[in-house]
Amino acid sequence: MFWRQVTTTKKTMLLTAGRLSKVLQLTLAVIKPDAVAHPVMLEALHKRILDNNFVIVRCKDLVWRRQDSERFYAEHSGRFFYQRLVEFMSSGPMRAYILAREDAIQHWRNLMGPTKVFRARYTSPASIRGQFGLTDTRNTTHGSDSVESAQREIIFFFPDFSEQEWMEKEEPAFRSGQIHYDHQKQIHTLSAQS
Ligand code: DAT
Ligand code: MG
Repeated sequence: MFWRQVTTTKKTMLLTAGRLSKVLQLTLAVIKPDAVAHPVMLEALHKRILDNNFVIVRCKDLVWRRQDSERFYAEHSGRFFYQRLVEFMSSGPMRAYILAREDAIQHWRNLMGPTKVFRARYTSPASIRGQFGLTDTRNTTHGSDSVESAQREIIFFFPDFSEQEWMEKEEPAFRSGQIHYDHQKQIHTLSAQS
């Protein structure tokens, strides 16, 4: 799928080029506290999302309590980095996104680069973690790694969001490009039908 952005005075319309046959996939992306702490970095990451043809379905800023962090990363409990990870993820504001795109999960993972920042810097210097990551723990972003984890993680961050309802009611319009980017809300919304 290819999006072409056309900026008008008030809003950015997204026009589609080529055939759009594949259903959009949703993923959860998080900008972690190390990056949210720096407004310039946060802005650059938001722009990176838009430049890579993701549709921003939802976006919210939040702070985790320690329990949220423990629950989200329960699969890693017992690993040597777990306490560090849990503490870091509840150390300050984060930004969570529901992103849509063809193969959104893999695209976002590719864009992030390898988990370990020191490896990312070496093997994928242009990736988000290669470019902005500080340490293996403070690695700038999170992304779901499978369809199942995307579903679980989207509910974790956005309990009021119904993926099934979005797929039925909004996905076809989003896929065909009947959307615009709302600069104030910083998300894409359906264009008013004429
Ligand atoms: P990813 O975030 O790429 O999906 P993961 O699920 O294996 O990676 O691990 C979750 C987070 O835990 C990761 O983003 C940072 C932290 N982490 C993983 N491996 C680590 C390590 N070897 N040292 C320090 N932190 C680590
Ligand atoms: Mg993971």
